[in-house]
Amino acid sequence: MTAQHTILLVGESNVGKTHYGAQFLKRLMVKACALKMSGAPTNLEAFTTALSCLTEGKSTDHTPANIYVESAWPIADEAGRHAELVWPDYGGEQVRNLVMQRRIPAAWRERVLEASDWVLLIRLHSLRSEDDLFSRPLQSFAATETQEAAPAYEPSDQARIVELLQMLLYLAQFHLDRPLRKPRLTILLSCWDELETTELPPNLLASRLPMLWSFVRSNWTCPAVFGLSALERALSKTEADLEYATRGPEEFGYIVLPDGVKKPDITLPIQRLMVDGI
Ligand SMILES: Nc1nc2c(ncn2[C@@H]2O[C@H](COP(=O)(O)OP(=O)(O)OP(=O)(O)O)[C@@H](O)[C@H]2O)c(=O)[nH]1
Ligand SMILES: [Mg+2]
Repeated sequence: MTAQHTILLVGESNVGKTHYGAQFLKRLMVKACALKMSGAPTNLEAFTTALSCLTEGKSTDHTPANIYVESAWPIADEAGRHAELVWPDYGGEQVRNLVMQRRIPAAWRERVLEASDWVLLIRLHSLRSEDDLFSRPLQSFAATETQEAAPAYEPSDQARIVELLQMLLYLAQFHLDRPLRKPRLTILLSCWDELETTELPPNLLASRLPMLWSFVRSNWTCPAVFGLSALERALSKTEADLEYATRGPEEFGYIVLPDGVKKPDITLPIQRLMVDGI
């Protein structure tokens, strides 16, 4: 029997969803990783432009806000387990709108209910770091209070991500009296190369987004945190990276496992989800 793995891939705009999808697909095709393509994939349109840009050593465009497409990839792992991986690509504004408008479109409701695993992409480099009592002297807070027009309230970046997870959990109607085992939660800290850090991914998340980390740890039994660099380095949309073009995009990109080990196999976080079935 072939298991169906529908991934709820959650990430705001510009976190790297499309490039990860394209690099993942390429890895499946060249069959050098823990997961391999074992049949004919369908609905590849979402990734064809990205794939051809990467082959030339260029990066691809932002996905239009109204697009949502799913590709189906028949995959097998080294132990012979088969699954169909349903991998989405969409404009990341949709995710931000879920939180900002506090409304979940019916299509997103279904996706949440159907998903066997949740994968959350976070690009730490583009999140704002918060000012708090530890990073700013108290006087500066006092000064803002006396200002006449208070700036419009906007939740912090990490509050917005917590809010998003709360909404998804509510929608799926899970009982949160005990930490969840299913759906499993995988957090990918994307564009890891930009961070230039030697910290372990879970420790970095805990230190940069402590409120989110504490929320995640109290609601899931074993959340996994990986570093992901789908491209390994920044690419331009217009100027080709010659090394990329010569060696092929599948030679670039890596994963940092929760224990800090770096591997070129970017399929590993998903392969792990196949191990103990659904
Ligand atoms: N340095 C670096 N840049 C990356 C990496 N992955 C993606 N990028 C860049 O990050 C930007 C956003 O990547 P996308 O894959 O388009 O992001 P997205 O989540 O699909 O964004 P939307 O389509 O707007 O939802 C692009 O300019 C990529 O070139 C990476 O691993 N390292
Ligand atoms: Mg995209």
